[in-house]
Amino acid sequence: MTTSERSLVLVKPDGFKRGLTGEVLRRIEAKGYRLVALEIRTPTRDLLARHYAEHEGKPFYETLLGFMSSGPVTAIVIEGDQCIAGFRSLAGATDPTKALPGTIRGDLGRDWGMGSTENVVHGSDSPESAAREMAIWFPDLSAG
Ligand code: IDP
Ligand code: MG
Repeated sequence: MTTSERSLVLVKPDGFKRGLTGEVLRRIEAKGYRLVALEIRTPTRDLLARHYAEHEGKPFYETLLGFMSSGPVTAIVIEGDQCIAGFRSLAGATDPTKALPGTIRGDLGRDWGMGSTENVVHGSDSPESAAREMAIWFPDLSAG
């Protein structure tokens, strides 16, 4: 039985600025996931407040929104068997210092803490989050 699904991936402004979009896409494609949609844009605070609604009020929230709206991101929809959990594995732990070598954050990320929320990529964490996030970033994308 196949459990093909879709996930929303972002190459965050730190990754975009460092020219790492291609490296992230390379890892996604090498894993065998399909690219469904891709767009470069600088997200508004309003869009980010929706995307990060679950984190409102946390100590890093303002830093996170400031960082995420600071420049272009590459927004990507990927598709494949269990790609939501699969991309989270490729991305590695949230804190790039603790993320294992071999993962995107472990190989490519670094500075972290109250002053920095930079960790190269975002990936949806559940089918519900993926549906919600794809509706925010790609409202015209059909479910098929
Ligand atoms: P995730 O991106 O691995 O799913 P979440 O806990 O959903 O991690 O947090 C969303 C984003 O908020 C993280 O990717 C990171 O950019 C930022 N963030 C989360 N926790 C911290 C923290 O303790 N310090 C700084 N930034 C954080
Ligand atoms: Mg998350």
